Amino acid sequence: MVRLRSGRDLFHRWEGNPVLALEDMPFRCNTVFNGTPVKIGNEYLLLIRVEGQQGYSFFALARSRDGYHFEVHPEPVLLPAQDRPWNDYECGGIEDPRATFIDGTYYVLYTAVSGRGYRIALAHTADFLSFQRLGYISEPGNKDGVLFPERINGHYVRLDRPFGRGIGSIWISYSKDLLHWGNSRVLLAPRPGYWDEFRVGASAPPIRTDAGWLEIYHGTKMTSSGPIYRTGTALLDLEDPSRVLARCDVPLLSPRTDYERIGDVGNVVFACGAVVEPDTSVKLYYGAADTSVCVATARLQDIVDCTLNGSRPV
Ligand code: BMA
Repeated sequence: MVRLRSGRDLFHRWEGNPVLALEDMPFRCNTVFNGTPVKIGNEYLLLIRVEGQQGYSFFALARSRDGYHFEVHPEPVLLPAQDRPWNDYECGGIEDPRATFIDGTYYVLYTAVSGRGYRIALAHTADFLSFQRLGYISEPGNKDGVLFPERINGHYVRLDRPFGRGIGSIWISYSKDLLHWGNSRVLLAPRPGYWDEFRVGASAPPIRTDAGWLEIYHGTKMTSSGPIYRTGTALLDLEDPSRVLARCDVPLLSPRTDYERIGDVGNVVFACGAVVEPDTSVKLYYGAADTSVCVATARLQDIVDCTLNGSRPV
């Protein structure tokens, strides 16, 4: 069993962090942060959120051979839509992509921002250079959408974060066609008195493990100087993912370094995906302080053990 030493995180930060920062960008922008990874063959692709100097966000693509050293494509790969009907819902930018490979297709959920609120958008792509929008799959007031990587009992399954009465909980929903969703119910709520007492939202698309679907999520605690964003985990039943089997009491990654504490929004680690390597090590990609992209690693079994029984700090 993994024992967390007080003040230590289970995830180990790469010594070369940040992976990407403003000086790595080939075009002028304000910041680069929350990114979603996929590994295709031996190449790592990272679809990253860039905030332009105008103030709204769009997406760029970074490529790597080792998962640590990335080079950014010279042009943005997805801008807020210009054409109807999409432009009505993206005029405030597009944020926080999450990529999932399902049945041979890469799908990307992202947050569409406009004066009407936040909506979850669905697109697909073959190469992460061009994207086809398929639809908005939520009404306003919803974000942090992630898709499970396979259909369960014939249904696509997603997690998201509808914003009822100012309380941000993770919900689960089901669909036959990825466009029409229903049977929604709350899955993980903020826990009073805990590090995730203020809000929670899905971070990474769920990862299949023998112990259940591993969901790496973000949780916040409100303080007198604003929220602190940390990373936690839960395990969901493989056959019925609306059943929570376990939830770690403690975060596995918390803002501690200068690059996580200082930036446009300080005290933020915000993951949008992870890569599980053949040796079962996990590379977690996360935005730090809304100002850079970082990577941290852990063994999948240690994450699962922590979620199941490593929840008491020692
Ligand atoms: C969340 C999202 C993230 C952001 C985080 C911290 O609500 O908007 O994109 O990284 O806040 O600012």
